[in-house]
Amino acid sequence: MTSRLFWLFVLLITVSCSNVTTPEPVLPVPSERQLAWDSMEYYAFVHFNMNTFSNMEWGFGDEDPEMFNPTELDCRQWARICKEAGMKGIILTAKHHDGFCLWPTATTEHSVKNAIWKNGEGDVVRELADACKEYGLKLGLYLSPWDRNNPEYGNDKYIEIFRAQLRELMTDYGDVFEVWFDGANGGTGYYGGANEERRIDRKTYYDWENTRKIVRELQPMACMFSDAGPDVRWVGTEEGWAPETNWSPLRRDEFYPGSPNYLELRSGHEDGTHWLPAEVDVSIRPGWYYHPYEDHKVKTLPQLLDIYYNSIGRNASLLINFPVDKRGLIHEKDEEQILKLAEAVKADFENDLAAGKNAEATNVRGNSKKYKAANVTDENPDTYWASDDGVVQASVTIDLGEETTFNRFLVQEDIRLGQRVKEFSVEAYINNKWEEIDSQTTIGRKRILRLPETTASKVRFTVKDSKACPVITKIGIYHAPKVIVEPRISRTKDGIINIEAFDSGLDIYYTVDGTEPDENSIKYDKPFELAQKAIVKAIVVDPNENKTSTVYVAEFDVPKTKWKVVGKYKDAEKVNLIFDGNENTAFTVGESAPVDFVFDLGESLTITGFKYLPDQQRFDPGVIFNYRLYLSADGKNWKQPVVKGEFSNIRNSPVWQTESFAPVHARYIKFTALSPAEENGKVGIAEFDIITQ
Ligand code: FUL
Repeated sequence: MTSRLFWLFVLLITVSCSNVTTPEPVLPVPSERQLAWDSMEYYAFVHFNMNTFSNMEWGFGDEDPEMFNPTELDCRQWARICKEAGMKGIILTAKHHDGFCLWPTATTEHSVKNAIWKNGEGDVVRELADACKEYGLKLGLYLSPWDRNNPEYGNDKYIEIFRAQLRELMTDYGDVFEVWFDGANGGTGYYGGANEERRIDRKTYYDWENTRKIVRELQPMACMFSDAGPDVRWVGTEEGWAPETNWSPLRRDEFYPGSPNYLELRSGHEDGTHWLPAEVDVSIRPGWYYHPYEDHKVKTLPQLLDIYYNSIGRNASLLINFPVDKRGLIHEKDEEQILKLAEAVKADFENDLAAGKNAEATNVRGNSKKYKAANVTDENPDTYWASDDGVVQASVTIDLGEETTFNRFLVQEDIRLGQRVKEFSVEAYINNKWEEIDSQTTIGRKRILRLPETTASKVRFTVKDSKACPVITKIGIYHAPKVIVEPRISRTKDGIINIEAFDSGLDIYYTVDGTEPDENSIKYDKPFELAQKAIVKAIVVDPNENKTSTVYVAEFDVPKTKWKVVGKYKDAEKVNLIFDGNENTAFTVGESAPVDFVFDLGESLTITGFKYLPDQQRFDPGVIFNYRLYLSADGKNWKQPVVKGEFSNIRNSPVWQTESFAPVHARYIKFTALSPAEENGKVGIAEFDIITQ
């Protein structure tokens, strides 16, 4: 090219580029404070307050302030764990529904001022604010609007008290990134001794418009959370997921904290009037507060991974709760699991196989370099690929350069220009042809797809429908390692053994003779019958990575094929849940104890003990405390109980209970529940088993 021609070319390019306009934003768009919040993505909740000491979820408000007495409170431990877990902040329940304030407020005597802890000189909010600063975390505060302690709750005067509390929190503890307003509002309570029910109009009582001004004035960068935001919305479930279709826009004015149409919060609204992104709040245990009986129920790595992908991977932020215990510490078991999650997430996104790879699009805005397809693989969050106005169907093909195996696809819109994409698909170029591997709806700030293991040289991302030209900042492609955790082993009533691994594409090896399993043991390919007493030991092996899980051991006594429950019960069809091999189902009766559970084993056996697993459900479980066990040859003559006693600590720790006795030859069992462990009076059985000689 001659030099004159070259300069003409440069001039043409410059002119054409400068004519290309930036895509118009699609309203609504996030505010600056929402963008700052948005970049945090993952942060912790801490539920620690009077309920920790009263062992409740919703205290009544009549608790003695002296009860608040942590023995080893250490907010630095919380901050260290959250930091190591990759979280960016901590939100603390400064006041929950029972009204106890974790800071020495001037508004009520129901606070740390009157606790035994630190002779009333303590301030948990201060300790956490300091710890967050030290660990480079942001501080958030939960202030319950509902206050079951305050005598003025329900009157105008309470609104002034609530606002004064908000002012104190927004003034005295440095920068706050999020203020959490819960939707639970009004009902029975202590209310200064009135002990009555107080209903309020959730929409008008708090005069939210003016109450929120306090936060805006004192903490302009703090986002306010509630069903109606105004900055961050509840996702409409506390189970730890957002739906696949998740719009950040919401018709915000149709909501208020505690609004009845909260299920709509899950997906947001395609035609939403305000930017109101979803936050997924979920506890690492069944309860929000610490209860010793949930120590064995801390969510496992597979459960936590599901939560991660179903929140952050679906255009939401993730707020995982730690129920800090009576010592004032995050429990060791919670720490262990959250750090496992951090390690797994790090491994999943360690290597972006698309980074720096060549990308071509079917349409590039004004053919301009500024909007080129390769902006999605350049690892620069400020550049994006965009198409021409009116082009709402377009593809980007990423050339991976060679056959590449992957199982995660990540895509992000530049939300500064609004959430736009309504539908998209992902295809892989396999054996010289395109195959669709997933087809989805919304993207938003971040969408991550967990895909089957796929090997391809090229990946094509297609926007099928969009509110306006798509604006995509990033596409990431990853090969997440398999999750190698112990398998689950169960046996049905008919003696059929099932063994399951968490991830696909993994091998399972097992033994039934008590020996340790390895890759030379029996390979599991389908459920099998095991009609005798046996110990099944199994491992999960990743055949490609040479990684092996720890061994899971399941001990089975004689199969229950011939077992029957004898006797008449109200819910008779549920009676077989006692023998179904599923620990999560139970047969529970609400009749006043004693209740006899009588079983016919169908044959005579030499019995040396029994095992009992109580009802595992979180709310209203049936748990037996005092019991007697009788054995009989004919189901008529029962004689003396072979064993009797109590399941000590079963309320706090509802795990398998095992009792042994001298051998007895019998065919019938009568398990008498003498008293319940819970005040609900219910007695129930999730599983029952015997130990034979
Ligand atoms: C709920 C509250 O009622 C729970 O106690 C807990 O604080 C949770 C995060 O929000 O709605």
